[in-house]
Amino acid sequence: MREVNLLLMNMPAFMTVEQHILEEQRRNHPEASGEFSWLLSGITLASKIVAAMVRRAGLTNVLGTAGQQNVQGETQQKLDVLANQALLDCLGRRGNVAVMASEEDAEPIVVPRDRKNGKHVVVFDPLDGSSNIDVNVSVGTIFSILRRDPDPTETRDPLVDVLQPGSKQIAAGYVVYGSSTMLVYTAGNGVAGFTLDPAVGAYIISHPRIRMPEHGNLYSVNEANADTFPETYRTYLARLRSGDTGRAYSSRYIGSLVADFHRTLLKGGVFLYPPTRANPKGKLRLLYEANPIAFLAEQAGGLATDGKNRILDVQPTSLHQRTPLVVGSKAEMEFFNKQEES
Ligand code: P6P
Repeated sequence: MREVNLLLMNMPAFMTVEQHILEEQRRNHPEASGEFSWLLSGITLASKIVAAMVRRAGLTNVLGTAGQQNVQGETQQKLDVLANQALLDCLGRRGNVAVMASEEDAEPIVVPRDRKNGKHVVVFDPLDGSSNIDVNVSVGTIFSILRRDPDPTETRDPLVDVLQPGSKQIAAGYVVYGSSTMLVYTAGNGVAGFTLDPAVGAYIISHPRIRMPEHGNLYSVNEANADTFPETYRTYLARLRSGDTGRAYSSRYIGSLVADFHRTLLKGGVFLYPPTRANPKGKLRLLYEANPIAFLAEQAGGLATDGKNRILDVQPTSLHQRTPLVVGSKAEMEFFNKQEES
């Protein structure tokens, strides 16, 4: 067959995320039936729907609040509700997702037809940082995919399928709706990034193998809460600022986890959401924020803890439980951990 020279068509020779997943599956799980790639296509489809809504938010009546609160007691933005519905619809039709859990829903959602044999659980934050949309700041979708033993008797509490430690994730990732829309994911064999080409409507590989730099020169934390951080965090930040690591640091904080982590992943450094007076157990949620972020960080050569324990080792006890999060480059994380141990 005559090779079509894409370069002549002024298109990069490209690999889509779907091709990448299939090749990953062939290479690392030859026994896989392609189910996983079919499942992930549900997430990429939903994210394209969300991207289209986010891109046109100022032109359509989707800005502002939905006039209700979510299970967290937080005011739901209209786009939170729409993004949640997109993920529930796209994943619910994939035929192999038996249980879904969302930041926006109090309890896990069981997909009745797949409950008996479905082998996957998907946990997600449909639109993290959504309060930033009205001021055009990057927001994101975060997802975590877990394996589930089939439940022929259909009697098991779906929460049992969801409350697994982060080390059990088979894949995780996020979509950042920023200056471009990027999907970043890992299936346990490194981290890859794909940029959505609106002209083609496909995620095309742009960051084949993302590695977090061994160290950075940025730290990212909401300094407004600094006076209520535990001593160990205040000391750590003071030592970063005073050059105790031998490096000078700048501070960057967007207030949207996906955007703050994406920068940390690519540029290195450290992101922290410590315990505060308002959130003594931390603000971020373990299952659908810290766990996927920690999986990506470790797969890219970084580290992630709750200030004391490896995030991926924490056994969840409730769906929406919160955790402190310290995530970043090896150098900054080891500096924190050494201080914590002293
Ligand atoms: P603060 C957004 O609401 C979010 O859940 C994360 O995306 C973000 O990292 C954090 O909260 C920001 O919280 O208290 O600094 O505004």
